Amino acid sequence: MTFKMILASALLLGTALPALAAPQKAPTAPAYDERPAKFEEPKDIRDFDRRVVDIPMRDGVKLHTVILVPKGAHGAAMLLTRTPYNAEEQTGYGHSPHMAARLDGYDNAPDVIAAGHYIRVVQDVRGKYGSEGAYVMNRPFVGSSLNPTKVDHATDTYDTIDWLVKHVPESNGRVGILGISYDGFTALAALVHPHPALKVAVPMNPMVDGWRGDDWFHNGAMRMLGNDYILNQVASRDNSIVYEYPEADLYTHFMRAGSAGAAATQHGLDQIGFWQKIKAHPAYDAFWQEQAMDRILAKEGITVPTMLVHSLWDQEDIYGAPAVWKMLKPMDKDGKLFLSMGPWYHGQEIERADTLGPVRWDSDTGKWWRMHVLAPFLAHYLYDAPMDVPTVTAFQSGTNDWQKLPGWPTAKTPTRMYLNADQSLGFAPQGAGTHLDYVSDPANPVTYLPRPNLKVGYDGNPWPTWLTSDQRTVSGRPDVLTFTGPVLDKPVTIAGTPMVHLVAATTGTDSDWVVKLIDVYPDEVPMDKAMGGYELAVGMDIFRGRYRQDLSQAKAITPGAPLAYDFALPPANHVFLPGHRIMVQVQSSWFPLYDRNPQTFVPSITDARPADYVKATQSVSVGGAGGSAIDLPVVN
Ligand code: PG9
Repeated sequence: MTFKMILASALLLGTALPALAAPQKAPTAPAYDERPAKFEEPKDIRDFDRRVVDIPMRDGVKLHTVILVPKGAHGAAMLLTRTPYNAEEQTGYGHSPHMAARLDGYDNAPDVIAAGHYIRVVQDVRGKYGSEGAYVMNRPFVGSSLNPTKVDHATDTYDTIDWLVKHVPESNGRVGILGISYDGFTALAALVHPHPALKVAVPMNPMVDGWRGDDWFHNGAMRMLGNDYILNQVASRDNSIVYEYPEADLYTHFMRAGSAGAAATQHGLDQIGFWQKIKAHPAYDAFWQEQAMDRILAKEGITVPTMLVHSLWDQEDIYGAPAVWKMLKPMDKDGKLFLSMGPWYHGQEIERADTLGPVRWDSDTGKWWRMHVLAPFLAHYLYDAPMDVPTVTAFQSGTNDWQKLPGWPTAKTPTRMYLNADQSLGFAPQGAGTHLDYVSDPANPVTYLPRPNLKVGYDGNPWPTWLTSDQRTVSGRPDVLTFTGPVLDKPVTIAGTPMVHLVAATTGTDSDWVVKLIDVYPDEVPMDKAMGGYELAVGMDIFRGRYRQDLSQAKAITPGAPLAYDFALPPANHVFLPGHRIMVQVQSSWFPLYDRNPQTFVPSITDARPADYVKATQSVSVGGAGGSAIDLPVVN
């Protein structure tokens, strides 16, 4: 009955109004909710104990950390990974109650971590997923002009390790850090003023230098296929904001947009701090130099035993690990730095790895490496187990054998291989100098893979294995210059970094140069039909011509002048077998992985306008002693 109804009936009946009670708060209805206030995870069915802690850092920010302790563990070492990719997910694969199955995914090697009875610790870096704080891509270090705060990945790792050794009673007080790619970068960052309990580090495929040859640029050419990653990673804490491609074929997407900058603007990237920095720093200026991990670590030296892990066909971070090795090994007087190089795509060392694309390695190289290198290396430094791991463990493609090496590179003096006027290759210069021409047309760029060009992905996507894709798909194009050596009657073994010495002119005022070193298989390969005549790249890269004289300063190219372009290809440890041929290809675009060079010198290629994109005639100097060549690291 409402108050109005009571009043009406009182007037009607002539009765006194009931005394009005003070307005009462409606009784709280029992919650219509079937969820428990806090779900107690079932402990008995698990072979591990799961602890989730928000560990306080020195600035008060708490970092979300998942710790899996094997049941019955005592005196166990801890293996830490620091990630922007969701610690809960990385420790919860399959939602299994078995620790090994739960670690069966990215960044974990369950056959090493769970089988080795390690305590597994995975932490969200600041600003991502469960962790508090601000997010900055590959957060630069305290003390550099790029970080105005007092915290970075080194301090966060230090504070985390300090907490772990005091709060995990089952541990033996020793910590190892490992991780792939971004998490390889955080593993490297742990080596800057390391905590004394950090006993070993395994940075796998680490991102080291985003400009020279890892995720964002290669020698100044922008890797546009990484721009969706930037949006996804930075726009939200939980990666819920996604770059929405309207087209399935990214060739169409980036051609329609015109420039990388135009595509980015359409998709909201201009709001992203890191994208603004990328746009502001197209050259290799202090912004990139100050955060290059090899340079940073060179100031520190290596005080913690470290195994750098490199994938020879790494489609994301092919520059990083070898660069750190090159910079730091000469300083490593007491033998703390180790190197592993396997025939893998980015991160494949923790997966099945008996093939890479169509190429067969005759054994599971990932498993071999984990069992013979990773497991004993960790056990040695975390449990004092004996080990027989050499300074360098390298897979030699061609022979498909693992090698135990005292150092790297094996080749000491390079052997020059010349590009000849008849489009052959040889170890002696041939004939008089001349040039071979092709027209590079930005309206019809050479693709890095045949179309449709899908977005970067790992589920049945061609991305992870693209570096092994058959180069026959482009070698017939008129804008791809192909040089082929004779059928080999004896093996040619290379072990080191091939160096490109391209001499070329362009009618444009800017230009890109892509050079590929290729192993051409015999016309037919018995028992491996797919490889008959296959053109397998053993090293390829791109160089943006405007940085020819100075990586930190763009300069227009003088049209028509034959100029030298010197740059390194990624390291190779390969045998060109008898019956095979060596091939070199030269081209001027690699779209849409790399943005198109407009071939007109403009201040910002990212924001080039449609009218800036022009055809150019490219003239590659060949023949004679001054012609184009590649210095091959031939092992004699
Ligand atoms: N290659 C990825 C990445 C590393 C660092 C920065 C941005 C991207 C990765 O796989 O983590």
